This record gives sequence, structure tokens and C-alpha cells, in this order.
Amino acid sequence: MSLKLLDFWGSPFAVRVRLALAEKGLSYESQEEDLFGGKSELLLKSNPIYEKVPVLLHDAKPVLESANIVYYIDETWPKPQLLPACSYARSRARFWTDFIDKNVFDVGRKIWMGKGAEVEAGKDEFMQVLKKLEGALGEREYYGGEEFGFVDVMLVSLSCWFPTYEKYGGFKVAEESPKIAAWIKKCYERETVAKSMPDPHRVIELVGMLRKMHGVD
Ligand code: GS8
Repeated sequence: MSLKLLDFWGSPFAVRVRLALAEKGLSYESQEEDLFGGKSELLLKSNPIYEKVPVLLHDAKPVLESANIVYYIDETWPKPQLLPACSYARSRARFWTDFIDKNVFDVGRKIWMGKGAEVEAGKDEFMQVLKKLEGALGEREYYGGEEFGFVDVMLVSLSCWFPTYEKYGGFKVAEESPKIAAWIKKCYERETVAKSMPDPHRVIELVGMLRKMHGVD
């Protein structure tokens, strides 16, 4: 059996896959993609629709889109299970995954890529998203309840870009949403999380470069 990940160190979506593979104790080959210089032929051939990472090649068959890849990993290697066993709880996990996919990264982008009023609007929107995510967590330790689970993987991976949002938005997640900040901290205590995440300072540098590339700075 072979597993190859078309990867990019700073991609929060690739983090999802690295983290899920780590949770399952699966070893794989990571192929780092040069997203700005030139993508590999393998990436273009494997994901011709979006030409994006992550792509997981399982015995050379491409599995696409980070959430879909994590569902696939969880179905193919069920232990330890990331999705809950009960179908209602699974439907909630899918709901929140969809919410996260529609709201977190793209709203964050308005903060780090926007100008003036757009940044302020993005920041307000992000605060509302955080409040909703805080409500979903409730008093539980993890989104999965007592165990770290699927929604935790989906969201904590994206949190590696939060320091960038804080820098350009001029706010602190810990002040706006202490519960989310505490949950992130707790997740980072897991070895699987810590080793799958990029260095947030490098992400800030990357975003600085993207802003120059797009003429924001
Ligand atoms: C998003 C992947 C993505 O944005 C998923 O897998 O969940 N919905 C997808 N990948 C980016 C890097 S992270 O921002 C990417 O590959 N960009 C390259 C490009 O747009 O050319």
C-alpha cells in the first residue's frame, strides 16, 4: 500500500490531511509543491479541476479536497475513528465541517488581503464566525466531545493562520473568543497536532510575500 501527499508546508488544508494521517499512525511520502513557481505534472494531472493541494494518492489513485480526503482516510482506516459512531452526531460533524469550509479561510483572507473598510468588514465577520464556533463547542472539551475528533481536525488545522489574521486585523482571538483560544491550546498539546502544523511566523512571512505579489503592500 502506498500513500503520497501532494503537500505545501503552509497550507492549512494540507495540515488537515497531515494531521488525519498522524492520528491514524499512517506513514506516507510528502511531495512539497511549489505553488508559486511551478506545480508538478503529478499535481496538474491528479487535480486538473482545481490544481490545488492537498491531494492524497492512495496506490496512485488521487483523492481530492481536504475534508473529502479526511472522510476517506477515516473510512479506509477506521481506527481510531474520527467521525462519531452515531449517524446524528455524524450529520452534525458534516454540518460544522461545511460551515468551517464556507466561513473561516475566505473570511480570514478578507482580513489579510483586504484594504481599509474591507479589513474592518472581514474582521467583524470573523468575530461572528468565532462566536458561532464557540457556541458549537459549548462546554465540551473538543468538538468531538471528550475525544479529539473530525471537526477538531477540520478547524484546528485552519487555526495556524489565526496569528496572521490577528496581525492584520489588530485583534487577539484569546480576547475575542477565550474558549476557542483555550481549545486551540489544548489541541496543540497533542503531538499529532503540534507536528502537523507550520510555524506561524513562517505563515506571517508567507502572507507578507502574497500581499506584495498581489500589490496590497
Ligand atoms: C482548498 C485547497 C487550497 O486552497 C481543500 O482542499 O479543502 N477547498 C480546498 N489549496 C491552496 C493552498 S492553501 O490556500 C492551493 O493549492 N492553491 C494553489 C492555487 O490556487 O493555485
